Amino acid sequence: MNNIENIYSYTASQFEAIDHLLTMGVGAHIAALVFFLIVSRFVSPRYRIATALSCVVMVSAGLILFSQAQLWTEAFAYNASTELYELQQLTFSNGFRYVNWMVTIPCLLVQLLIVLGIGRQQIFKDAAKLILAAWGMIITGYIGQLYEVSDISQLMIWGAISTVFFVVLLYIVGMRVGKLRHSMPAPTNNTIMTVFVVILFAWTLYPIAYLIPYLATGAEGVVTRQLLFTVADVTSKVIYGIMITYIAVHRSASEGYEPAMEVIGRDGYRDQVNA
Ligand code: RET
Repeated sequence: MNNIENIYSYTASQFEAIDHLLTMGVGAHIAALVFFLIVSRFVSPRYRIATALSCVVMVSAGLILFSQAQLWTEAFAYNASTELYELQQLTFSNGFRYVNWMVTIPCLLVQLLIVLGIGRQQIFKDAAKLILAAWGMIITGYIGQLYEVSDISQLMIWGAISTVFFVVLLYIVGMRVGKLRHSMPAPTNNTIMTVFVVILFAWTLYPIAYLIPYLATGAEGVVTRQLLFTVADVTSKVIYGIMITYIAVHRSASEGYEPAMEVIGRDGYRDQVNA
């Protein structure tokens, strides 16, 4: 009973809205998986791990969303006399998401480091710092969300600790992007800034969703939370992944990788490579 989802009943449209949001999330991840599998051959071996990591994220997050959708429809049943969907034996939990982030966030961060063109030695150091900060953020956030029904002050305290890790993580990412974008070929030096803005926007939606029990009550709050999660998921993984692969293809082309040059329209890069 740790999540507020379990303490309300839902009208048919609220219940279906959440079911549709979760199912749409699954669809977006499967579609994107197919896309990443197809385009990975246009990415040179040097950057291909970045696109491969998008595939890992799509499978991992897609499966979690699928099980969230199942859980949602199994946990509630329609009661004809109240005309509401009411909780049955099972309880719904957002906790699975947090566990999933332990895997997906490191993948997302390493993808970024790869397309930034960071050298092999440095990548391990940066990744270690970022992953530790991310895990600190997730574990403390996971503990906090266990209190969202019973004790809002605990939710706030753990949320604040988690935010410290989040700020450290964003600071490290911001420093790397700010420094390395100058060494990236056009137009990827601009795309990488957009990627950073996408991170700032999409990742911030998760703490807002975390705060829903404090910010909003009732079934509407729950619908809002699942909407926030879906927008955040599609932006931070699918759209982000497409942008990362776009950068990877352009970098590959600028380094003379034929399949990438073909897919982009080789002329611009032919000049750069020959220069
Ligand atoms: C928590 C707890 C409250 C404070 C903060 C949080 C941040 C969560 C973030 C999640 C990002 C998730 C991603 C998932 C991709 O699969 C843990 C909600 C700051 C930033 C990008």
